[in-house]
Amino acid sequence: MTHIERSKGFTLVELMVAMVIAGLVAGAMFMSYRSQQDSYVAQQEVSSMQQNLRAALFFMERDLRLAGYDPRDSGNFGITDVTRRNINDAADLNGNSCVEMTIDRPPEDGILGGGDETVYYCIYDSPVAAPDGNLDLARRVGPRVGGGGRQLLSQNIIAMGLAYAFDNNGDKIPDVSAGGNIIWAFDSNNDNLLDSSLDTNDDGNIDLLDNPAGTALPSPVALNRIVAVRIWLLARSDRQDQKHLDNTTYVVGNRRITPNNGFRHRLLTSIVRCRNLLI
Ligand SMILES: [Ca+2]
Ligand SMILES: [Ca+2]
Ligand SMILES: [Ca+2]
Ligand SMILES: [Ca+2]
Repeated sequence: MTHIERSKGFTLVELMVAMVIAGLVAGAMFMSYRSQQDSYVAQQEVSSMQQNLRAALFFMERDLRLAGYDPRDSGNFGITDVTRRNINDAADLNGNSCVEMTIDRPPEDGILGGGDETVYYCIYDSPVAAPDGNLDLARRVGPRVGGGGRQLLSQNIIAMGLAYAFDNNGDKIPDVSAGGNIIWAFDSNNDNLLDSSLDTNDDGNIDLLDNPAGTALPSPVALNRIVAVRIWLLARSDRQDQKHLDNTTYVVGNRRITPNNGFRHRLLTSIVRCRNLLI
């Protein structure tokens, strides 16, 4: 008889057990949702960084391939400025690599025009009128003085490194080191002449094993000997992730950058052969 009455409802203990189980399930679901949401946000950040890098590289490669285009053989076109500059576009040994090049565009008169025949890339902080502390990549068309201003090309590109292969002995082949590796040179003292190699241990790689000060070349090399450009672009995510710490040291040309913060970073490198320079 008594067992019939018992089946009519739940006891307090049963209810409490059920509630605890339901709570655990809900908690697990929430945690799983949170972790999926976090990884979704991280993926979004990474893919947006990669888009910024790809866009930047697309334009840089296109312009550098045309650098020095000079169908009339006037000798008036080439890579014209490799000095490092700060975000205000002033010469600065601690700044980023920058590059200015000239191209003889139609009507291809052999004369450097004031318009779109000069192209320049540098790191700055857009918008210039109200910098937000997130560095960006700028492209400027026209000469530095009296030309167009720096235009935003790609957001959240925080560092750019550039190095140059050259043919100084005129054999139409990029000059190599004692170890037989192509010499990737930079301008260590901002006099607009290449003077040092980045691969200081001459193993064919430019990485943390090399001395960022570079190894001096036997003699400085003029920019009209350049045949190829090596590019490093370091992108940063838009937002910091509190659970993330990026303490990687990135090699960006002659600079070593260790963020030590919650932003995510991606480093992209590329080599562009300048079709119109020497070889
Ligand atoms: Ca022209
Ligand atoms: Ca900015
Ligand atoms: Ca120099
Ligand atoms: Ca090396």
